[in-house]
Amino acid sequence: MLATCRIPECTFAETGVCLENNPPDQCPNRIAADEDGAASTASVPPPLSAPEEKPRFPSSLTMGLTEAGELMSERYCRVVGILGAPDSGKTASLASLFLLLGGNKLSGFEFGDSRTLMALNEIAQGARRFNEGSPPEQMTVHTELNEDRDAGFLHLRLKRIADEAVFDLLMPDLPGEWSDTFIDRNRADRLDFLKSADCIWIMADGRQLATLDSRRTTLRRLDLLLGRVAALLERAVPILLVLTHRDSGEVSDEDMAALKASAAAKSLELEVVPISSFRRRGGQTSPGFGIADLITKTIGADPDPTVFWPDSDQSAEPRQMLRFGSAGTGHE
Ligand SMILES: Nc1nc2c(ncn2[C@@H]2O[C@H](COP(=O)(O)OP(=O)(O)OP(=O)(O)O)[C@@H](O)[C@H]2O)c(=O)[nH]1
Ligand SMILES: [Mg+2]
Repeated sequence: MLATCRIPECTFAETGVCLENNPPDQCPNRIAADEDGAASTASVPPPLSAPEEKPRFPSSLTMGLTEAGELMSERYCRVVGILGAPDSGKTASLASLFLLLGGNKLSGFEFGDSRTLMALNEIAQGARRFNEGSPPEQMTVHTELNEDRDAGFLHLRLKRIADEAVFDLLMPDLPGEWSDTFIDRNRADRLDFLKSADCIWIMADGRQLATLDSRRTTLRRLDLLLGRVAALLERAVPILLVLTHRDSGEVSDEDMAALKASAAAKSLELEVVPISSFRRRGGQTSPGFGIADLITKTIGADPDPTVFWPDSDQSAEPRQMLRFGSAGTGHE
């Protein structure tokens, strides 16, 4: 609206009627034509410039493939692939790892950093939802991801206390359905990142392997999963068979030997790691049992750094001299 009158309440611009009943061309309050432009700009404030975009957390809280790639270009990260049927204990193991680190109770390691603290916290909070002081039936929430979504990675930087070495882990919390469709329909498009994984955890509920009814089916599906993984991978990747619910009991050694033999026949190197992410009432092991072992095995033995031009070994020098001497005498 153009300001034509000095009285703010005047509606002459819309109605063409002067509130004070003055003839329009004689009204003392009328703003002259040359004044009009200045008055209108003065009354209409200039549009605000858009505020600068502030950095935000990614909406999913976890890291997408692009963000994970960016981090990997900055520093070496170990990518851990985590597979396993629904309810096998994948999310619980991550919650337990995070809770152990938070309480500085992960034997041999300390928390270094995390770029996905919010997501880890969310998982851990799910794990800590108690009903009036007693643990609920389901301690972690069933993982659900949008059909077309990429694996979202959780990031943890750990410091090994023994030598202060620092390790960055990228671990996706995938829904069990992704493993089911991988086994049943060989749906591997969402699991392509496994090809560049440094280690793969295959999770299984130890209780199902100890129960007569479910034992054979569980073993069969684990074997099928190993077959799918072997076909997908283009190079040797260490596989850890993580048996959860160790607090409820142990799994038969013969079954594990048979699975290992089957994996070896598929050129997979399989190691068994029993864990108990939590402890049921009256359980046999403490909460977090085996998690430190799982991390140690995931990080693996560091390969000896290749020495391009090794220093001569001082301690061996006298022997070299002896050899030199003995070479001359023919006693070597
Ligand atoms: N006592 C005990 N409970 C466990 C253990 N591992 C998992 N659970 C419980 O078992 C249930 C299922 O575990 P989750 O970690 O949610 O299973 P998941 O593999 O992530 O399942 P999806 O997300 O559905 O694929 C939860 O209630 C966990 O708290 C364990 O070692 N000991
Ligand atoms: Mg889950």
